[in-house]
Amino acid sequence: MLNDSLIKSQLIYDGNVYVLDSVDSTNNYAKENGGIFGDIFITENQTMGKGRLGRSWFCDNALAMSVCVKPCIAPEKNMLIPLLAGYAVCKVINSYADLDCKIKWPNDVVCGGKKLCGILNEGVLEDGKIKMIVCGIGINTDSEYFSPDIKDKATSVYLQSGTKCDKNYIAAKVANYLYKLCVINPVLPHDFKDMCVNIGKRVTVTENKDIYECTAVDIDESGGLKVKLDSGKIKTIASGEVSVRGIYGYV
Ligand code: BT5
Repeated sequence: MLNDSLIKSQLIYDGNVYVLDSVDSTNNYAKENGGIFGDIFITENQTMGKGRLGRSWFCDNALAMSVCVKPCIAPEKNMLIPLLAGYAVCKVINSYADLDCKIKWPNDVVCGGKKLCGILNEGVLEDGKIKMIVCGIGINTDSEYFSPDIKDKATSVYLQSGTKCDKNYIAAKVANYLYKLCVINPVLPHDFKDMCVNIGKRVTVTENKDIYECTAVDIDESGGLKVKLDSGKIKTIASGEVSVRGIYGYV
């Protein structure tokens, strides 16, 4: 069971922790109520979780948390935040449950070819400037069942490892990692690319109405995905959908 003082006692920084019995979306709640860097809004019972582009996020026996991140990175590098959050989740879950989670650019954590965590970054504006970024992290910790539309592409820590999760510990560890990565040294860690499933793979990119295949070759310092087109030209993708062969059943 989530416990705010237990999470707070494990934080390496002075952040507030708000455990919510039930909430529509921790991101919505954090945008309304968050203030201080590192404030954490967290629940096991998120009823209308959001993904990107109006998609929904399913939460059952899982962790939904939103961490308030003060703009600590130049705005053009905001894309780094979901990547750093994904990296934090991989590091924590891999060591906790002895798994091999990887990051799938730009906002997923995958394990065994399926999605174990999704990340949604949202900015809160004041006078046209970003006042705060809410980094929403949904981790399928103990989930055993998923809705029919996602059951073939979703997985959980429990399904992959048989390990039941200490959600308080995992939440605190992820927030601590995010703090170190975003405040102390906001760059991609040296082993980031090794943990990114896109690199070196054939991918299908969907940008607006354009769909094309190419090879993912690198992540740039702003978090953009560098791809090599079949013409040999290198291009950087800043947003869009990127499918990777072998992940989520894509062959
Ligand atoms: C994401 O969007 O992956 C971002 C998910 C962010 C969720 C967190 S939970 C805490 C915070 N509060 C919120 O309201 N949101 C954040 P996207 O890349 O658009 O992926 C969404 C797609 O993933 C859906 O359309 C489904 O296909 C799939 N999906 C939904 N729930 C899932 C789950 N629990 N596990 C794996 N895949 C899921």
